[in-house]
Amino acid sequence: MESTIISTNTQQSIELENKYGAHNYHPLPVVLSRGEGVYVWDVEGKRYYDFLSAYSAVNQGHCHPKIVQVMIEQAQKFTLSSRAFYNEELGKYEKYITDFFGYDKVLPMNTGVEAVETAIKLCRKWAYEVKGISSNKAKIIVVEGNFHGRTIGVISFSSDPDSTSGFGPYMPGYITIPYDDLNALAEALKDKDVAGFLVEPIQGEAGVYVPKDGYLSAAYALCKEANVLFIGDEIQTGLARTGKMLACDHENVRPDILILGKALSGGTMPVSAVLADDAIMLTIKPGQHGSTFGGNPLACKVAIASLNVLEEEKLADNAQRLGEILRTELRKLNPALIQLVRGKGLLNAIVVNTYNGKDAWDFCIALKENGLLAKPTHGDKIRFAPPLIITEEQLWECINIIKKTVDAF
Ligand code: IF1
Repeated sequence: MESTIISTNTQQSIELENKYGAHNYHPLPVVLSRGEGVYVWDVEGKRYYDFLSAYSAVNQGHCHPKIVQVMIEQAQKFTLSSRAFYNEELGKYEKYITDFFGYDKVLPMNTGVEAVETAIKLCRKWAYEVKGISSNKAKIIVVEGNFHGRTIGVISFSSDPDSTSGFGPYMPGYITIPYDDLNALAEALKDKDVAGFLVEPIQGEAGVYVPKDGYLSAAYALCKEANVLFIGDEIQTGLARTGKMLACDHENVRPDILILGKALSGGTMPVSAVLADDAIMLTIKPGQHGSTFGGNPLACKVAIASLNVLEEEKLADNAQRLGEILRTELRKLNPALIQLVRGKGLLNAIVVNTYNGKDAWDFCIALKENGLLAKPTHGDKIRFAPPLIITEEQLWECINIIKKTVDAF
């Protein structure tokens, strides 16, 4: 960070955040003020390729004109009814999204972690009312290295000490098994109190960890056999990012409970959703769950527009095709620096070695200087996940920036 020349504009914004904001993040020293498509601009007017896409929330590209237009129109008309009353847009959205993904019903929430909490509550309700597990005994199987958000309920089954340390006591009711391990799953499913299996089809936070082919479909089959709900957290992997509308589509798996967030609004506002069929969804009755903002008319219109853009612009196909090119080219880079490349579609990560005393953070700073923004995680991993509207020509420009940066390192 220290090697960069930081101008006053940038410096002032950083100082304000440092002085008045909680220190729960460690951002790259760049202050962004504008976004359009695959690009973002900093306060100095410098343009960058965005290779993070706000953690896959802006799959449709920054400020997609169709999404923003719908948003403006609805914002001028009606933004919030609360669920104390019906609103004109909610039913239309519920029909649209359930048709889109093929489920009986949807439960609308706002942030990703709220949708995960909702899925867990649904699973437990189903466990007691349908499966017949004794009161307060239901367990949910989760995997090591999971990331599902930041609430107390959800960090209770995290295996990352940064997420959990100092935040106890934790919620009981979870069994943790290794990821990508079908034997461990089969073993854990022998417990008759198990109600659900919660999994990311590709682990995001863990560093874009792609399981072996066949893992999801076999895991789903094991769950079916044990009458256990397969709960797919597609908040990050969903919505065209991995080359299919859902990452589970790669193995023709239809989660019993599907969790969506992030790109459901194209990055314009927090919109999340939980989808399930009646046997599960109708176990929650009036007054038993909800949210002030969930299902608001603004979110409903924005979500329809966001899904529509994914389909209309064939973004899954683009992610599939350009992802292949990106990984092929990244694998040609100096292996002394780029240790490993993995991913699916346009959800990718590289693992970098410390080189000449410089690490992944320094590499990201160098990429930034060359006009491409990416963020290191867990010390040595860097996520490469541009907006899915990126063209092949733009992708080659990005590949050249990465090549140039590797060569200079
Ligand atoms: C942050 C990672 C991404 C998620 C999955 C639920 C949520 C997320 C699979 C919660 C959120 C984020 C949040 C973001 C960093 C981040 C992330 F690096 F941690 F893994 F995307 F890559 N399920 N993921 O990935 O959704 O409540 O945040 O809307 O800054 O914490 P949320």
